[in-house]
Amino acid sequence: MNFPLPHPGLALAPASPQFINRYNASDHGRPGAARELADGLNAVAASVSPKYFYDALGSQLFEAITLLDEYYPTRTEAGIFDAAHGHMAAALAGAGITRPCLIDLGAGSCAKAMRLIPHLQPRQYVPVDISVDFLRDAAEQVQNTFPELAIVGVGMDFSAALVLPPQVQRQDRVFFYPGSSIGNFSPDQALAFLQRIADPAQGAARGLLLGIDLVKDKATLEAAYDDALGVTAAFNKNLLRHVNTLLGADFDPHQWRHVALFNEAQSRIEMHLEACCELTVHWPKGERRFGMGERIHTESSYKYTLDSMSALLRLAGFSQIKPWADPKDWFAVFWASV
Ligand code: AVJ
Repeated sequence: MNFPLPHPGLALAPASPQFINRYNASDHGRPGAARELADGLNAVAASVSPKYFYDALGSQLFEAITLLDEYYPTRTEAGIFDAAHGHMAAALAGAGITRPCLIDLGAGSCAKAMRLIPHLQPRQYVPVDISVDFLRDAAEQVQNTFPELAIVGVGMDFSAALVLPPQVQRQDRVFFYPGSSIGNFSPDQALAFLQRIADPAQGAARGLLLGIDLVKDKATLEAAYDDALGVTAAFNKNLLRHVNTLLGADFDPHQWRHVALFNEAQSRIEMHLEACCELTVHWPKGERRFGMGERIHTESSYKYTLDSMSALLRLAGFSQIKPWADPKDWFAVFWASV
């Protein structure tokens, strides 16, 4: 972009965050999204991608989840960052990275990066998220807190491809993928995603800071996804409202029940929406009948061990793999360099 200078030679104030939108709410409305949603609903085992949780309300509900007593990942991870940020900065320095370009995948409120920025001293901060308006506000907050920091906000769906706009510095890219968000991918998809981060033609990462949720007892895991206040239930059901908007469907959230369970064989939490009665959902080019008790699979959240994630990172082409965990081994943050 080329802005005419108000007066030639007059110094401009530090730029407010640049923002590049490669995604907007109407993308969801494009035939691609409608087809993806309809295909998922028509499948014998119905499903909707968890990326459709995150409309404006969904993003706020997720923020509320992170404050729940039962939802340990966010605060446990924050504790790991507080305890180990010195070691993390040293790991970057050991890989020859002093002023990283910090690329925050699924940045959301940017709260996690804000705690890390003073320690990692990035030359550029690049928050990336699918929830564009939420991200735009968050990037402004970051700029208010760090007026001198160069910020390039990017609205995009990085689950499909990871090609960043040219405004993003190529040198010393460190990807920040906290919160166990990688758990939404199956292990095969996670491997492919990690390979894209490392790929010189795509993410071109020098390093990666990755937060992952660890396997633990079933009761603790299931409570984290089925809290007493019902916030996670609201988060799950909000997806139906979002699908109504995107697809023009007529889901009635009253008719659906939140289900969360730990599938031990697959090492994943599954969230479903279960029909409370026999019902039919309609949308402009289709409909689907659901029997009572029939489910829509809305999310899988895979849980790893330190060994299984180390192996996956190595397979993806990373080396110098180092995890930090909390004292209970509930959560881990990995450093891995390319
Ligand atoms: C954002 C994918 C990391 O799996 O724990 C929280 C989403 N779903 N409660 C997770 C989520 C229900 C969260 N991730």
